[in-house]
Amino acid sequence: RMLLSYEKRAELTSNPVAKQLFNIMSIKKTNLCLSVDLTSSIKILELLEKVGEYICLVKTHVDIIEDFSLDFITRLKQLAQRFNFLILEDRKFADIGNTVLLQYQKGLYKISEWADCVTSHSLPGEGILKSLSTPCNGLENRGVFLLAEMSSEGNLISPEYREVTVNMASKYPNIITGFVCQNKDTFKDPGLIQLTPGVQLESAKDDLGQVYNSPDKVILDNGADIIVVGRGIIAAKSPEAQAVIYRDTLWKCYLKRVSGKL
Ligand code: UP6
Repeated sequence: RMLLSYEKRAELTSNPVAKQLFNIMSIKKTNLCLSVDLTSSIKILELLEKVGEYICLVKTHVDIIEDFSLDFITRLKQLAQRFNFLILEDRKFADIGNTVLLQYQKGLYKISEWADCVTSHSLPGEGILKSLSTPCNGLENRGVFLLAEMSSEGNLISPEYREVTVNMASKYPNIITGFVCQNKDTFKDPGLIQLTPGVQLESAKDDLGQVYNSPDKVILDNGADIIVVGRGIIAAKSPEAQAVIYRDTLWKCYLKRVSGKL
């Protein structure tokens, strides 16, 4: 998995969203996912106008937006189409299957209608994947990133939890896009994507338990395929200039990895 190009891996996947992501990364030459953790929908849209061309994926937390509207979603989707990136709603589902199905399809946000992919915990057991793979009125191609590890200090995920999470996912190849995780040996399947948050160039941690690693470490040592950057970009003086720096740095690390000269 570490040495294969995204292009090759696009052919090895069973999930349509993973295939799209591998292809977008190869075409746009970016493995940067921007985490737009802002509470104003206007600010999110303004930011994406500026950085859309540098990212393969945008990660949202829709429940932090104070002026959420379906018009925001329409505009977000337009930007996704214009700049060719996908949308990941980082909902981190963690309830029984029936509740998750309601949270996924109903309420204010109707996530299933616009998110190409979502994140989910494996904690409640397989029912959560059954519900997220239920056919619904939303998008035809949908995916799930399952949390197999977390970036935060003192999190309760054990090696055993990680292993059973990966085994659980193997029963749902059509819906699983990949894992949110921190280590290259979490899974082997080259058709799945390692989505790794906790990356920043400037600092090593925040005051609330987040731990940051460098692009080199997460891509060359730890196997990250798509790298999530939030405050490293959105809190910068010029998010646009910073997005270019992250895009270039992360892509260089990927090229170094697939060249085999580690
Ligand atoms: N995130 C993590 N660690 C995880 C899983 N998810 O940080 O293990 C998410 C957070 C946040 C983003 O919910 O939206 O990734 C990281 O943001 P930051 O770069 O500003 O720390």
